[in-house]
Amino acid sequence: MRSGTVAVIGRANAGKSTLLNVLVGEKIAIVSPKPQTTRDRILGVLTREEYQIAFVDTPGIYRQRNALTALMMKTTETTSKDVDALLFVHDGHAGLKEEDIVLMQKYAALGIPMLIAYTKIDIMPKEKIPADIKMLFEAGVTADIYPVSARKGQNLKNLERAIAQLLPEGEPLFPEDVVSDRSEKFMISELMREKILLKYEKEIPHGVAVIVNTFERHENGAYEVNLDIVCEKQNHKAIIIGKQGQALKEVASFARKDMEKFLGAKVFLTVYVKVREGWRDKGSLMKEFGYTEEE
Ligand SMILES: Nc1nc2c(ncn2[C@@H]2O[C@H](COP(=O)(O)OP(=O)(O)O)[C@@H](O)[C@H]2O)c(=O)[nH]1
Ligand SMILES: [Mg+2]
Repeated sequence: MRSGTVAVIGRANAGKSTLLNVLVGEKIAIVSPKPQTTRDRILGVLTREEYQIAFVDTPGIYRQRNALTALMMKTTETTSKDVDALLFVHDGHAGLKEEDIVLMQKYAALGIPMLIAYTKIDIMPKEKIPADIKMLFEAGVTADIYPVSARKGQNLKNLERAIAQLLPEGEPLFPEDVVSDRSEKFMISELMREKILLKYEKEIPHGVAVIVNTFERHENGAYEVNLDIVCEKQNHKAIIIGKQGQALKEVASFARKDMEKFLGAKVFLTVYVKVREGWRDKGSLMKEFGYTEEE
């Protein structure tokens, strides 16, 4: 049996979390069209008869703008050095730029086996793919490239098998029923954050943290969830709540439906909006909100 860890790396918005979710077969990482959606390192485990792949989703590659993005970048860097293989996700539809090639070379130089998933081929002209692959080859990128679509499920089986081939022989690292290392409570807070990312514009979602204060299952099977949406500014709070609370009502109801789907039970959700000025640059608040460096 082959078994090991694979860091999923690449630029913000490349499609890393989406690919991880489809490969693992369950939603374990939230997804949105905005960068900075993934803040933490999230583990997703795929167990088959002949192999076990433990994917580590990373926040991706960023320019550092505040303490939170700096921590996210650091998480990506340390994760990518401590794994058996790298899966570099490239958004084929966004085009291939010089900086992409530089990044691929940088990770390839770590000396860890690497594959490139060239994704989102469902929304780009097919003719562009061979041209890009040729360009990568000519630039000296030696990693195998798999054109895939996470959304349409194209070529994923081949990618999966190729990843497994990069892993060492050994016993599985996780029991076969483990899919993620994250708790239900973590996923609940992430689902709330995902809906905020989808609903609000610009800096608002990036400045939001979601704190779950109560996560309890009652005897009748229903869950009680109380959470705080913490934002950075008073005017953000007003926008999040909206006229007569309409915006907050919508986003909470949207989140509640997904939480119910995820937990397979009814959810009673209560949401408060709070302001903590500039929390993304305050170490103590970041820590309080669960964003800390790992040992
Ligand atoms: N059309 C298409 N869109 C995709 C695909 N994979 C991801 N996306 C979209 O790309 C955006 C960013 O995806 P996400 O997984 O959050 O990217 P990440 O930042 O790299 O984790 C989301 O809007 C996804 O729905 C794909 O294969 N095809
Ligand atoms: Mg992500």
